[in-house]
Amino acid sequence: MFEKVLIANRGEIALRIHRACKEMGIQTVAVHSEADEEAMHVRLADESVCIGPAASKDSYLNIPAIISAATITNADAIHPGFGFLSENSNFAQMVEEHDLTFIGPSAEHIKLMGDKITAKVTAKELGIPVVPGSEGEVVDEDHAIEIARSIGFPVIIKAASGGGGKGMKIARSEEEFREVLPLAKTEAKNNFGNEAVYMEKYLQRPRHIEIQVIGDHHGNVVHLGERDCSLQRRHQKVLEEAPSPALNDQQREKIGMTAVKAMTKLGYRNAGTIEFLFEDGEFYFIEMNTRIQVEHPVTEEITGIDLICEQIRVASGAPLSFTQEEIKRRGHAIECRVNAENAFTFVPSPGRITDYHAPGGLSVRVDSAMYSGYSIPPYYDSMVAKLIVHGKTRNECIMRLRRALEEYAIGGIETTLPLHRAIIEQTDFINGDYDIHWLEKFVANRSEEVKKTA
Ligand code: MV4
Repeated sequence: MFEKVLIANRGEIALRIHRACKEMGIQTVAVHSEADEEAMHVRLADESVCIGPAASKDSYLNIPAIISAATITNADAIHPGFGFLSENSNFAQMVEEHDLTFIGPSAEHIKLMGDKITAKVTAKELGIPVVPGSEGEVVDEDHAIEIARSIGFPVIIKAASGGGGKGMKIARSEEEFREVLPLAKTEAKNNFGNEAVYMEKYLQRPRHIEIQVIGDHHGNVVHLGERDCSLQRRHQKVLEEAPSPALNDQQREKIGMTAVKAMTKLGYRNAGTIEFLFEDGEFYFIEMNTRIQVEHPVTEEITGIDLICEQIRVASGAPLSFTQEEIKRRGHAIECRVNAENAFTFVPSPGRITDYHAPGGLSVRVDSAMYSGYSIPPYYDSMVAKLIVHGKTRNECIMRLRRALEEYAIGGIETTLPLHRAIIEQTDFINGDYDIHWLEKFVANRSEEVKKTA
């Protein structure tokens, strides 16, 4: 096992990784920017190294500075968390070239899944259902239109190097397709330095359901069930839950085993998430994330498995500490992402936290690096806490979440807590009846009401 792990991240995930390390008897090294000297991940780590100025590109994305920090502190491994360098295959490769262990998948698998075209081709070859569309890159416009006619309009054009919704174009007819294809390519080239695009049938009202997998270095891969992440705004997830209210046990079992089979064939190692669109009872692969995700705690809460701990174990060469049969899913979990933003306008609200009271009690978990007196810097992502609640049933979970949201008090800044309090009162949410567009509509209607009463 590792003696010392460097955590190449900040905020709540840096703290989350620190906690897992401590429980495993591992020393931690925090890295931080000049703006993060007072950050909780720096305070709690055994050692810390300043790696550069506030801007991410000069600090948390500064590969030489991070590898130097690992070398001078004699760390054995680097955990990248999520965001920043977590899906940078060059970083994973450089970490390994410096005789350090990258706590994550191989650089090859990160690269393979980083290109959405190679990811989709690979998924299909591995027996994962994909959205009908172009076989790989759209090179010939007329050929693409032939395919679009056979699968039916509308279609969606996506950038190979995109992801997170950037650079997508919907075409509802042949004329529209001819019009937007060159735009899509130019945008892809300008945004990602790669003009390659692909085409898919556009699914009108799917849910976003993802499967958590983890593999070790001995050929074992398991799945830990799904998460429903349909409640999102502008491609930012807002609330996630497990299990999905839309799936039955048969569908759950089938997609889980498909994922396991595919990842076993691929030789996938460490944690990963396979993202699907789910519509009319069918799953369609869209992307794979080769990192631990923000919403991993909902899976931890229903399985009782510490995913970060398991990532560290398998990276050190140990076999997975459980088999597929030993994974028991219990009850229901919901995560609310709390952002330092106005709950109506979503305008960022960094600044000093003057008062802080986190909820507690049975089955209430808060993953956050906030504390009273802390100043949230304006340079980074606005997510400042995750409230994760578990219950025996979805109803118990929602009742407990309502109670926890009432208790949660954050003073001095604006947060999205009021948005969460409003979402969980909606009949559609209570009935589990929502798709990927539900929250956008809810937010739009809410803004209208505010304007009327103003
Ligand atoms: C789609 C789609 C409908 N049909 N693909 C958006 C982000 C990227 N990961 C994939 N995305 C979508 N791909 C087909 N063939 C609709 C979306 C989409 C979406 C997906 C998941 C969660 C939220 C979303 C919001 C808008 C569009």
